Amino acid sequence: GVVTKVFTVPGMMCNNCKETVEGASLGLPGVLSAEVNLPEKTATVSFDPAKASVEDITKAIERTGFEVESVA
Ligand code: 9UX
Repeated sequence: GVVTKVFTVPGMMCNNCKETVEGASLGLPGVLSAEVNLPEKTATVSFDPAKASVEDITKAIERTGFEVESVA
């Protein structure tokens, strides 16, 4: 199956931030899609839970310098 989670990343301000966070997520094995909504400060990520986890994705985003505030 595929899991979709919404990561709240308040520091995302511009299109470069969007590309960075989407790219960090999409770079992980098992991540199928990643879409940032800048006004909402969210990244919606779909992934195969056999290959990737919320923790993996959070760490990948945070390695780029952003803080993940919450995941729902
Ligand atoms: Mo533009 Mo996004 O400086 O941090 S890359 S706001």
